[in-house]
Formats: sequence, structure tokens, C-alpha cells
Amino acid sequence: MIDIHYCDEVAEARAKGAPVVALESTIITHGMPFPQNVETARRVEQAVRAGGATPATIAVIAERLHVGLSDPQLLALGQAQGVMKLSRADIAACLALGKTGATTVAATMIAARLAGIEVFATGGIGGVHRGAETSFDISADLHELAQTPVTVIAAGAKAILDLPKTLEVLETLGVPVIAVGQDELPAFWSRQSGLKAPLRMDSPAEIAAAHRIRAALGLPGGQLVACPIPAEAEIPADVLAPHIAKALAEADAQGIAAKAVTPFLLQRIFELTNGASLEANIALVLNNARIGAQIAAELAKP
Ligand code: PSU
Ligand code: MN
Repeated sequence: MIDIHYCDEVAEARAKGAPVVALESTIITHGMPFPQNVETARRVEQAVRAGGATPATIAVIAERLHVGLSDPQLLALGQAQGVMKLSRADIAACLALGKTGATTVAATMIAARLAGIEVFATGGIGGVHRGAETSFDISADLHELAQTPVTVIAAGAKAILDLPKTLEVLETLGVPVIAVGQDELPAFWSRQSGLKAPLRMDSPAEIAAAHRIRAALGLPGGQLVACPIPAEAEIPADVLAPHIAKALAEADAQGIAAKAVTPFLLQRIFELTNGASLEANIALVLNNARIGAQIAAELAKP
């Protein structure tokens, strides 16, 4: 068995059967600049606590899988250079090599399941990249959702992706995609994507019930819960579109590939929007953390 290190707060919550929400760390190391990354990570943890659950930020630090980080660990991770970006393919290698790694959606789901945590809140999952028909760039997050039983709260898939193809792959893989409180799939920084979500639910209790019933049916895999960014924080899709197009063209021209693509695009869109994309990203993660806490609280009820 893997030796998981729990922080005191998470150990206590687990012992009591109190609700816990997993949080990822790639958003800290590869998704946002310092110091906003650390400030956001702290605020997200607070949002989970305010919602009545315990936050468990997950990372690999010096040979150990940590579920729940101390504040000094969070601060160090947020400033560290050369942190590995861990998915299903490399989490074991990172532990074997004694390196430090930040967990993506896929790796956070793997760790959450090991820790018995059923709910995980993040910003946006990875998906099918535009041009995937030639690049074959499809995030491992999608396959993880198909096989690891964790309900993932996100603001949809990031709008840098090919959203119709992402929905098709999720459907093929048997992953429920549930929009919260609206019919349309949200598109990360924007509330609307122009795509109807396959499923809609309006309450944390319904989402928790579907999670339980999937387990009772013996179905592997999790659920993608897509929460629209709060209206006051959104950037309309037509405002973002030219910035996304420019960032994608630059990535292509510079030969950015594999794990570097998403961090490159997020950084360029941050620059091209003069920081507005980061403000929206922060608002949507906080919102997802609040909703994640509500779903975890429902699941903790006997
Ligand atoms: N949500 C955000 N910012 C991020 C991510 C999610 O608001 O940076 C990260 C997650 O860790 C997700 C990853 O798994 O982006 C997707 O990377 P890729 O496209 O390489 O699979
Ligand atoms: Mn990829």
C-alpha cells in the first residue's frame, strides 16, 4: 500500500466521516502565476471550509503523496521551479524518483480515490484539443473520468479546447456530464458554450444521489459536474474568441506540444486579456469549491 501523508485537518475529517473535498495542485504550479496561485489556493480551501467540508489539496512532495497540505507547503509549491505535472502516466515515476509533482485532474482523482474522497473541485478539466484529428492531443483527464469513481466539479472543459469533440469523447467513455442550473454546457470563462449539456441537475442532493446510484450499479468512473462561472465574473465567449485564436496560433507556430500546451495557452490568454482571464478563473474555482462542499456534505449524510 502506498504511504499517504494526511495533514491533521484531513486526518480528523476522515476519522469522523466528515465531508472532504479534494483539490488539485497543477492549477497552482502550471495554471496560475505566483502570487495569485497561492492566494487562490488558500481562498479555495477557505471556500470549502465555509461550505462545511474539509479541503484536501493533493501533491507529491519529496517521495510522498500528500493529501492535505500545510500552508508552508502550499507556499513552497506555489513558488517552486521544475515541478512535474503529474497525470496517470507519471505519478508513480514521480514517487519512485523522489521528485515533487503537482497533480492534474487525472492524478488528483487517483489520489482522492485512494484516500476515500469522493468529491473533487477544480477549474476546468482537460479535454480534446482543437486539431486533435492531427495532433492526437486528448487529455488523460477524460479517460480518468471513465475509470475512477470521483465526482469532479468544474466549470466545464476549458474554452481553449474543442468542446463538441470533448463532449463526444465523454459520451463514448460513458461519463455523465451534468450542467448545474442551466441546460447549456458552460465554457470555463463563459457561462454559455452554445452546446446543450447531456444532463442537467439543479441541486447538490441530485448530484450526490447520482454518484451513489452509479456505485450501486457497479459502474466504474466518475461524473463531470459543470458549474457555470458566476454571471458577474464571466467573460463573454465572443470577447475571448480572438484571444484564444491568437494564443492557439502562437502555440502552433512555436511547436508547443504535449503537457506544455495547456499551461502555455492559459499564460498567453492571461497576458492577452490583461489579467482578466485570471480573475475569471479565480472566481470560477471558488464557485466550484463551494458547490463541491455542498455535494460532499450530501454524500456524508447517512
Ligand atoms: N483548471 C484550471 N487551471 C488548470 C487546470 C485546471 O483552472 O491549469 C489543469 C488541470 O490540472 C487539468 C490540466 O488536469 O489543467 C489539463 O492539462 P492537459 O490539457 O495537459 O491534460
Ligand atoms: Mn494533452
